[in-house]
Amino acid sequence: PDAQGRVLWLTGLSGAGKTSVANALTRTLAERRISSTVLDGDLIRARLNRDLGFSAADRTENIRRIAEVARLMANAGLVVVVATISPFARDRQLAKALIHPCRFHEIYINTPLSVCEQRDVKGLYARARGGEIAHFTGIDSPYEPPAAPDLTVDCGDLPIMQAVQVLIDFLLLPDVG
Ligand code: GGZ
Repeated sequence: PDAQGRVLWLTGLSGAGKTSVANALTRTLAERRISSTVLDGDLIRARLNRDLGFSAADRTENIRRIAEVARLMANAGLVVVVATISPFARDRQLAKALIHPCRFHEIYINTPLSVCEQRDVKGLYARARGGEIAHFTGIDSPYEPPAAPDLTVDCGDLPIMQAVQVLIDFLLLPDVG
């Protein structure tokens, strides 16, 4: 099956496991000689989108630019794994339309807020609770879960490599898209 040129759009809360799953997935695809790349929100914000913050308008622009880059890379034949919170359903819809409805796959990394907050790998939830970070997704900024995702991966209780296997199976399905 033709995995090339597909965009796996991972959406979910901060700390849900999007980055870990995306990076492990791209390594596994490389072993299978499938070229892929990761577009990670946190890293893109440090460079390409360093002018953007976390207002709703800036998040929309963040997603739009990432979708444009994903589109270019998918057109070049890569599997593109996007890892961004992308909290607004409307922004994800725009990304889908912009990339290509058949090549865009919305993957919900469904880790409960309680688990993300318990893990708090970067200490951001504690800072958000303490009022140090405003508009933090899940705390004082909304996350709209996908109403009809193409795939849901529950990273709350699934080890990373099992999540990767679920994504590989999805990507290599004969009739995906
Ligand atoms: C959400 C924030 C915020 C606020 C900083 N809200 O888990 P992380 O730390 O490493 O990755 C998160 C990243 C979010 O960037 P995205 O491009 O994925 O967001 S969006 O799709 O909503 O545009 C998080 C960190 O930045 N971070 N402040 N207020 N996440």
